Amino acid sequence: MSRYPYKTIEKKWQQRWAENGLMHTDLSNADNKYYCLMMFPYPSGELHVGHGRNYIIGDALARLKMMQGCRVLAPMGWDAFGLPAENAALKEDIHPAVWTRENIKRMKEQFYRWGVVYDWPREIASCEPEYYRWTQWLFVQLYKHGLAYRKAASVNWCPSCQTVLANEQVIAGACERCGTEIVERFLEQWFFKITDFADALLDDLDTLQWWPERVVQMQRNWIDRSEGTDVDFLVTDSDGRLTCFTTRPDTIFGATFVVISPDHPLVDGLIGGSEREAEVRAFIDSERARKLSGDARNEPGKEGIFTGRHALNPLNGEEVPIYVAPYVLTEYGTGAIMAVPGHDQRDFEFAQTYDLPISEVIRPVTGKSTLPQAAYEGKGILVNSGRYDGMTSDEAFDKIAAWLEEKSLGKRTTNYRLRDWLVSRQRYWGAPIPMIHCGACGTVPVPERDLPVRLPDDVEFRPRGDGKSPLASSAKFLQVACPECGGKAERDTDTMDTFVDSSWYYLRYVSPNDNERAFTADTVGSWLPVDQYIGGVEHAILHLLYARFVTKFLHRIGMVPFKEPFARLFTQGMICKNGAKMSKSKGNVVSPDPIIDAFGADSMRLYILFAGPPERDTEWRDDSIEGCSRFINRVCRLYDSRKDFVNKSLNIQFDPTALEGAEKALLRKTHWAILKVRKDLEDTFHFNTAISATMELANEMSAFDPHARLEPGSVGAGVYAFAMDALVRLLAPMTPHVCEDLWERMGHKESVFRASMPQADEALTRAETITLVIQINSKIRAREEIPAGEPDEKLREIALANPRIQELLAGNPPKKVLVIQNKLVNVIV
Ligand code: ANZ
Ligand code: ZN
Repeated sequence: MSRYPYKTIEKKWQQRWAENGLMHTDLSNADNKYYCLMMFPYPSGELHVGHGRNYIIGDALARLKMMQGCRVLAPMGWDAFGLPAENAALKEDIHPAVWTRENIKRMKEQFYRWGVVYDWPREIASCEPEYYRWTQWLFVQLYKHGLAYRKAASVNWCPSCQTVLANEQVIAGACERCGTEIVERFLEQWFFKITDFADALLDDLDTLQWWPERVVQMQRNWIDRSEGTDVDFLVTDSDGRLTCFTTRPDTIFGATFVVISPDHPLVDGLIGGSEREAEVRAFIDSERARKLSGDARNEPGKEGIFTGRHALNPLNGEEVPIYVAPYVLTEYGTGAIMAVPGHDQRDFEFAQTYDLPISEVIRPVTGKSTLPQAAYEGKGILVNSGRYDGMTSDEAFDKIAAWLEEKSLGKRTTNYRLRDWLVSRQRYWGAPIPMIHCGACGTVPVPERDLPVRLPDDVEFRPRGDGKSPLASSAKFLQVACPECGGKAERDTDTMDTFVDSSWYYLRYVSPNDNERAFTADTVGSWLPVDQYIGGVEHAILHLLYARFVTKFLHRIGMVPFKEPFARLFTQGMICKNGAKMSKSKGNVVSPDPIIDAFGADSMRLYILFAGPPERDTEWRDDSIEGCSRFINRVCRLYDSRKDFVNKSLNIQFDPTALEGAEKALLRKTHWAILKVRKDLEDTFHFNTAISATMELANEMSAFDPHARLEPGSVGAGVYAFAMDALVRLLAPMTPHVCEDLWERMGHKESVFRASMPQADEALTRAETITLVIQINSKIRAREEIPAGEPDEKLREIALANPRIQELLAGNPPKKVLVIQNKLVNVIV
């Protein structure tokens, strides 16, 4: 089989696009703007085909939008600070900056070879002072608005590596690198007060209709708002009170004991001087040791100990014992709970172990209670609850909360699982925290005119071993005059979490060279929010939450006119090899280079876009790439074999309604394909089915019987040329090099990406299409527009490939598939 000369073609167009600045966009006009953003990568070195999916989808989308008449902004940059650079640098003995810049260079070359084109003059790298100057500026703004503060917090410390580790580097309580059990250390840390925005972050999720439901749900769970009440239990024989947070005040008559966390500040007061003091203290100490020893970190034990003290249940006046147990977390609610063993399973198990009374106070409205085998955790009707008997849980919640408030024994409260964001890192390769500690003035921000605080490149960047940042070793860095009193002061030596760098980068792209401010507000106002954000679902929580937080902050201080940074989000599925996520550490990566050498970048792109619905995981198959390559060769032949007359026939006018036979069929197929591609790519980016449609069109073109009619200038030639023109434009976003080349050979001077997508004449397709109704178990689940007259086998295939049906089947094979010709498919499961 003869192959089209992809090597020369690809090289030629990559060069041409770079020279002509295909994706370089003037932002002075924002009419019809389309900001297409791919999550900027960590410059880890080589990209494999798994990474390719993200960038190739994004590139195809940007090209498509251009052809749909949008002004497209498609920038790219580098999330370039972080631990891997430091680790690699330690191993290979080169400076992290050098390592990072080399990787950036290599990855840019890869993008270039894939035909993935960006607005490179807008490139940013978070490790460059021109960028991190503004990350530091953001820190100072947060500080000035009371949203950055310092407090002592525990960090993960590896006694063997003598360094602080990020949470992600702690695997089952041990150091990722040396396997030593990590311990907890208390250090002064900087935090951002993201909890101030908890409600806004939660409530505005409702406005994100174009985000995957899964991601919205993950954010919701992460913030996790609970409405409840604080209830005071008065400690007997003292004037102290224990405040407990509960989401179920309706169960309060069933509270038969109280439990506080081992770190609760009142523990000392409760047990001090009592006969049980030594025993309780021993328990608390052993708990603490266990917590530090790794294993128990995530799963606190179920043990507990009686303190010897009691408290009064405020509703029924009964005396209940106070226990200490680690299943009550220090950091959540008030660190103390009223235990209701009848209706909370953890309390139930605890009561069984320590032989504490279990009483039923909620009875289900319908169905049976799980008591006495297990706690009944649902809502219901109150029993054994005095004058609240007979009320529903919701009614009783309100009445009891009101009563507690009236008696000053409690109040309604809201709790969140979301914690403030710990941003200090005791590591070298990050943006220095722009704060100064002065003996006389306290903590003082670096004045904005003195930013950036440069990361010194002549310090020993190895961790020091004492929990301090390597920056503390540089006297030149450390010593500074206090900006307020001019006296001797010291710089903060920590660097920022790299998630701070990526929390605002999408704003910087619109004015990457602005030396006066972090971003040009006007341009940001007209070009943002980002229209389409594309990235991996692994960022569903942290990165997206932090970016939303920073946007909300900037909105609050009047710097951006929008509350949400990303209007639409698309999370692509992973490419797997042998069932596992492709990754260097698993040794199952497929390198794109040999594939490009053997088949060309367009074939690789087509393969990646064709490999199943883009939101779902898919398995890499070496053999399918050949099919993709064959298809492209076929498209070339469709042109080459008839090029003499295609070029001469492109502008032939004909009356579409007067066509018959093969000509009529080809014209219909062309319009059908145009319509199908547009619909498949709108909203859902189903490149796979769009490509199928172009394949069908190509089939029809091959079968088009030319003989008699294919005189240059004839109607038949005109129809064929029209189909060829459409095929090239439809495929251009997916396989840009070969299409750009065909386009040029068809006589066009301007890039195909400056041309428009072909328009379908719906009337012409309608006659030849039917609406296929697809049912599951005789219930209508989907409809699909398809060409009329397809055989049953094809209808069956179409029905099973329908995305909605696939979603509902969730991988379950159908029992039977009934087909009613030209109308309906019923999938029986
Ligand atoms: C009494 C009760 C009765 C509760 C009942 C539940 C069911 P969410 O929804 O996650 O906010 N709780 C409160 N603070 C706690 C802490 N620091 N550590 C562990 N558990 C804590 O959970 C709130 C519920 O979790 C609270 O409501 C409390 O138990 C427990 F039938 O109070 B509940
Ligand atoms: Zn001072």
